[in-house]
Amino acid sequence: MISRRSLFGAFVALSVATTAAHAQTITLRSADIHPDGYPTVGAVKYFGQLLEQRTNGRIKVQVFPSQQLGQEKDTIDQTRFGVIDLNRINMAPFNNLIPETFVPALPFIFKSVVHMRAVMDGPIGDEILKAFEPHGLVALAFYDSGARSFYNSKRPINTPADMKGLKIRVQQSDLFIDLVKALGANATPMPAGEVYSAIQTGVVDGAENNWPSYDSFRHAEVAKFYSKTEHSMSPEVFVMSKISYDKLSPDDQKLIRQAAKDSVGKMRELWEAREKTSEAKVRAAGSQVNEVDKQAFIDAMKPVYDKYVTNPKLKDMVARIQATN
Ligand code: GTR
Repeated sequence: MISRRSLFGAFVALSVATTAAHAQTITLRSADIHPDGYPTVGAVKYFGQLLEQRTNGRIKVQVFPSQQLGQEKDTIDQTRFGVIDLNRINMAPFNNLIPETFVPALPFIFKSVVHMRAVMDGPIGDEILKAFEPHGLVALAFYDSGARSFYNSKRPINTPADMKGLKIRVQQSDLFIDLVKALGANATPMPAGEVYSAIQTGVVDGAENNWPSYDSFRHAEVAKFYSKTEHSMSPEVFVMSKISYDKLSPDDQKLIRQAAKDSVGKMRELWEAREKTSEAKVRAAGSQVNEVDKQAFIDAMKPVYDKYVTNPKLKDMVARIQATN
């Protein structure tokens, strides 16, 4: 952590250069743990292209993929402190910091992708985006992340009983720890970058993720049993450091917000294509995929709602999501 900080001490976020051609060129640095070619990286690059076009090259975005700026939790702090300007990250690592963020990650809260998009594109999504601001972050847009399912190296999971005793890696979020515990498995929180070797060496038996991440992190090589629980649709979020944002003019802030909104459609296009190719790829490589008894999982997750959806504000939000078509 300390060495990473000092490494980034060399970086000055939101670099501003004055050139003959442009009054002031601003380069915004953006973090992603996924590699180049992954849909989230593609969407942020597209956002950068839009900004560059709309400002005649005055604002540029430089994406650092493949965990170059650190694991997700480290990059949250760096973004809040203005060391990183932009960050594409999953909602889960924000769960402990910002209670509103766990609502869309709740097990089975969404009936379908269409339902998830209707909620996240509407006023509830806006409320969740606004909840980042007191924490030094301007949340610009949500990106799709499909549905997360369990996979492991031991056996197919058909009912919650099959989860008993399995060691499952989860994201660094108490909600996900409790979600796995509710199924009788043992939860081990760890950053995404450590999961492949943790499964390979038997530190954990498996994890949970969507098709593109199961494929891209190469977890399919070490955990062949992919069971379609589809228990969480925890979306991705694209955030900006409030420190970096506040340095921009109101007009540039508007351009940033608009370009981020305009990148959502691109993300969805890239995502839908990648979900299909990743699923086909892991199946062809020998992953054993099965459907599960979904209702049994829905019933087993009830204690998670009882524990987390406690205050009136969150209860109301959950009720409004359930009432959205
Ligand atoms: C992926 C997500 C990443 C990260 C990862 C994980 O689906 O895109 O941001 O959260 O899951 O499980 O750590």
